[in-house]
Amino acid sequence: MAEAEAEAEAEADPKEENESSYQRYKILISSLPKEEGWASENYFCHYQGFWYPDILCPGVFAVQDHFKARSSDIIIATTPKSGTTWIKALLFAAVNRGMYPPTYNHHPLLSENPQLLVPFLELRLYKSKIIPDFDILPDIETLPSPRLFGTHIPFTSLPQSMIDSGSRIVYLYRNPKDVFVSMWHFNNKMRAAVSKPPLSAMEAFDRFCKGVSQFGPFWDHVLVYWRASLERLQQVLFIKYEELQADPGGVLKRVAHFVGFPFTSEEEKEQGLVDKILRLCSFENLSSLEVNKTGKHSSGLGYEAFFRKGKVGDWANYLTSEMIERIDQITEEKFHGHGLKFC
Ligand code: PAP
Repeated sequence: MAEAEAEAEAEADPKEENESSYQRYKILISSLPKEEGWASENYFCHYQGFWYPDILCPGVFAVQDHFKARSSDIIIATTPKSGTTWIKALLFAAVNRGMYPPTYNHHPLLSENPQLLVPFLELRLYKSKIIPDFDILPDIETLPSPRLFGTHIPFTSLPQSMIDSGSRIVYLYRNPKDVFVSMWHFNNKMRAAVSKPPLSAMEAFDRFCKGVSQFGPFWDHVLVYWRASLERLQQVLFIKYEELQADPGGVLKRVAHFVGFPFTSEEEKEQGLVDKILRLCSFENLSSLEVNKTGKHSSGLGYEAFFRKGKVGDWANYLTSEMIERIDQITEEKFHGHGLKFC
């Protein structure tokens, strides 16, 4: 960079920069294809092959433009409603077990929701940089390593520095039928909070199947991470919600090892740390905590909305045989030949 340019950059007023980025992002958003949204957003925008709620677009663009990854960063990536809250809690507890043993009376997970402890890059962090006075948040450049972040951004749209730095990415996947049911319930809670009438299951299902859902199409999101996990074994770990339910200890150990915090045999067998972390992060425990019963998410929605049932196979209580046939067929068509196995 030329000296004069570097000087000008050093002197740039961050408020002005934010404002000019925001104006640029607004123009970009207005140029994107749109579809009706599911909840409090005005609409979804089609960007780089995926559907984003318009209100999250500036955050996504800002992450792409500004995020500087460190090799020690740990990124938790998911499609919405795949068990994000759970994996965030587990990784936070595992990575910080030295500072906060899982039985510590003042463990952060006892007084904060996991979504806040492991913030979404595009939702909580970068959004604040471009919407003045949105929130007062830590400067992420000064956060100590390892930094833990969440994202719903598809692998193909992640900032290049995240790929180049070698940050570890843990991707949690869940079967599409349970994702749909969870998403439908969650969005209707969001709609109620802004006095919108509920979306019928059929209407929501049709949109989900057409790929028009938050960060959808769901199947494409899973596929880009699946391919990345095959091509970048050291960088992307692909795990399933259903596996986590069936063998939580085994999956937790695998994830902890992958992100560079393996459990020693003493920690596991003598101190029982794996079991203690699982208990701390269990649906029953987290959902019974005061913070998660009465606390509120940045969107204004109560944290209780993130703890519905936490079960595998609840779709059987909601989907008709026609719906099952349609979604299974899409899954088969989309995943056929990719070696992805489902429960
Ligand atoms: P997000 O992707 O929108 O950030 P996410 O945590 O994936 O949120 O959505 C909540 C889902 O995870 C809920 O699924 P359900 O609607 O099928 O019940 C919620 O119950 C589930 N969940 C949250 N915490 C846990 C947990 N500790 N164990 C198991 N499932 C959990």
